[in-house]
Amino acid sequence: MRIDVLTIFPDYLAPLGLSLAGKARDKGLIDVRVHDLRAWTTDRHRTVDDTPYGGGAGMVMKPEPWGAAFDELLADGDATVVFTTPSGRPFTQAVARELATKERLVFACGRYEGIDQRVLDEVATRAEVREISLGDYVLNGGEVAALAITEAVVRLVPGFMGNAESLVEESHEDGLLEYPVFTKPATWRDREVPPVLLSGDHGAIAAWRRDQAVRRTAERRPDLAHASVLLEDVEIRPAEPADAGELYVLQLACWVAEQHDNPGVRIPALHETYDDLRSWLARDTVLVARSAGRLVGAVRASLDDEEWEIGRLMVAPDLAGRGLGRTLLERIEALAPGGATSYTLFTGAGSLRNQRIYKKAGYRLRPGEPIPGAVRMTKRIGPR
Ligand code: 6GU
Repeated sequence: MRIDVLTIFPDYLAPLGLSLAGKARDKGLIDVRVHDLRAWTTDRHRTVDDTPYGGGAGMVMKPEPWGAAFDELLADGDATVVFTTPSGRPFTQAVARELATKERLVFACGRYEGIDQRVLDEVATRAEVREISLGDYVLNGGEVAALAITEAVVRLVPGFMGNAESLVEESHEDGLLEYPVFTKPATWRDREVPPVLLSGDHGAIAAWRRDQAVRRTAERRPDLAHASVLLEDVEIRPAEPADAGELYVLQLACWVAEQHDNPGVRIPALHETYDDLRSWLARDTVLVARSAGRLVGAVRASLDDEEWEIGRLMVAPDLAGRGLGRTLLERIEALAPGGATSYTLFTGAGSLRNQRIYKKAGYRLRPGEPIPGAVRMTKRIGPR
């Protein structure tokens, strides 16, 4: 892969000669060339910017030096041109994977308020153009972004990494954040490595790691779709006060069926007022699921002593049986605070389908009838 970088600060790109990209260069996998944009200026002051038409703050990068630079760099054949800009599309692992398949990348690092738009429009007539941002914050220029993108891309170029598996297991490759890792010694400053990792039980280790990854993802990045979401296009996120109305309607729809399976039982979900719902919505941890904008599921939980008490697990009746309830359960379990030692939930004594689902998810019936007509089921929270 050949990589060209156009910048007014070529020294900024010096790290490309080091570490990861440097290794790929030594192996002959990539050929990196950094160019000073001012080499394509023609005036005595080597000017690259000017005031914006229409007024406003800051300076805009002039089109002429860019045009001349692209004339030269794009003459060698097909290339993908990456303009690094905070107004670009977000850079993700998926974008890195795609860029890693290209023969030739040209990075154009903008400074000031940006590059004259005609440069991008004109380059797009003779090359594939991508406008890419690192994230929702502003850097002084696109150089650091070009470095970051190059590092993420180069390590995906076939032949670069010795161990393909270590690529697959990383954060973001499977849509989940990575699980926590440990190495020797087994005890350090009175802190133990989680015992399961010393057990030699590969199945248990894999299950623990998966659970940790799901837990981290739910806590830190609720915006990332959980890989185990079986329904397509369902988005699960923390509930907001504005969800109350639809949630109230969905709850009634779901528990009417429960009433049918548990005749004579007083079901709280069918008797509470809209204000009751709004008060627990504000107090508890609540997740809602939406599909194409429609509220299709929800679940709530709150900590009672050491028990993470899960309730109001609901799925729109027309979408039952597709794994959404299971996913909501997994997601709310992952949000249990550190002090919790078990999960608890209640369901109707006559709701055999619910009980079967919870049993499959690892819950066991607890003896005694705490609420007439209901059963209590619990599951211990494993080491984490
Ligand atoms: Cl690519 N450029 C600049 N200047 N700021 C950024 C960025 C890029 N990505 C995030 N912030």
